[in-house]
Amino acid sequence: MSKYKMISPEVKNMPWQEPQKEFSGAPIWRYSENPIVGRNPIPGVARIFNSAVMPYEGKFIGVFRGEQTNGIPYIYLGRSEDAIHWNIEHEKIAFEDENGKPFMPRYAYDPRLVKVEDTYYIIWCQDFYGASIGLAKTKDFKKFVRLENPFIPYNRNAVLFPRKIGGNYVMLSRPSDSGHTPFGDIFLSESPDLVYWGRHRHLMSNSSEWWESVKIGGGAAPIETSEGWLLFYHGVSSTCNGFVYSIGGAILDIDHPSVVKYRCETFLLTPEEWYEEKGFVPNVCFPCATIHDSATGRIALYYGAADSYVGLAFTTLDQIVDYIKEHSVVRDTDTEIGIR
Ligand code: BMA
Repeated sequence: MSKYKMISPEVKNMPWQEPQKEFSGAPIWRYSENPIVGRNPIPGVARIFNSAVMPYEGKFIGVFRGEQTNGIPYIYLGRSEDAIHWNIEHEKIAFEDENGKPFMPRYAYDPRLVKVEDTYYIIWCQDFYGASIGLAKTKDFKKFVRLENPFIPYNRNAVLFPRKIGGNYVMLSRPSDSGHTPFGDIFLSESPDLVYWGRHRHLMSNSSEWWESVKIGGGAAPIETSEGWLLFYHGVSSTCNGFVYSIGGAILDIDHPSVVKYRCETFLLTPEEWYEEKGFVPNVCFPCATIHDSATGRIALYYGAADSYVGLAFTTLDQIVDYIKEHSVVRDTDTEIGIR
């Protein structure tokens, strides 16, 4: 009997593997056959990483960041029977505007995929006279309609909540600059219609914990639970050899999600396997999606590894929520509503 509850559909066929050894830190364990997407996955694409997947029509669907052989990232659609082995389309997703005209971003990376009511949304980072957030919707994964850019530049790491809160769509994002930003907090914005965004709130800052001392950014779409919104996010630290990206966890108030109830002071996952430590950008674990089953409380976490691969890790709601609560340190900037 689960201690905590997920408020989301059952996904009976979600991928799963029991842990193979004792935990030395957080109760989250990697899939033994990682990485699940390797190098040169499709013609013209050198690496796939930082990608998002979800259940769809009894199987699974995903949006994948494909780094083309010319170095430009784009988004590719993929389908899977088991959410582990992926068939990724060779053509980029063809976005159109609301009048049906082609409307392709110049580049597109770090896509997230979220269903709100009966529509699927892709949220990503793209050029809008500088790095900014792109947004598109689809109902059938055939026609992809790009909406107006929600925010002005510079911004990254946006992800929608999977339902409206207080009648509005809610999006997390990380205002930044145009480069490898040495700062960054997570903010939250609301919209009644996905066109006009406001009621901006500060969610969380980087912290004095070394693993997230440079910047943080939203990761997977928050999971609705009896304890609040469970958020897997990324935290960045700086070393003499560059940035290190780890995965952190927090639980947000269900009705006022800019209020952080619990925030784990330790990372949940940090680069330690070869596919996380070695690659195009070494030492990166970058969470982008979960598949989770409310019947069992199982969670499969999908993350980009070393800007080269897709990794998969598992946990359960009870284990991860207990761990976050037991190791929670919240500061003023977490617990306040986030408006000044
Ligand atoms: C960030 C983003 C991510 C990337 C990370 C590490 O700024 O560009 O896509 O995974 O850097 O290179």
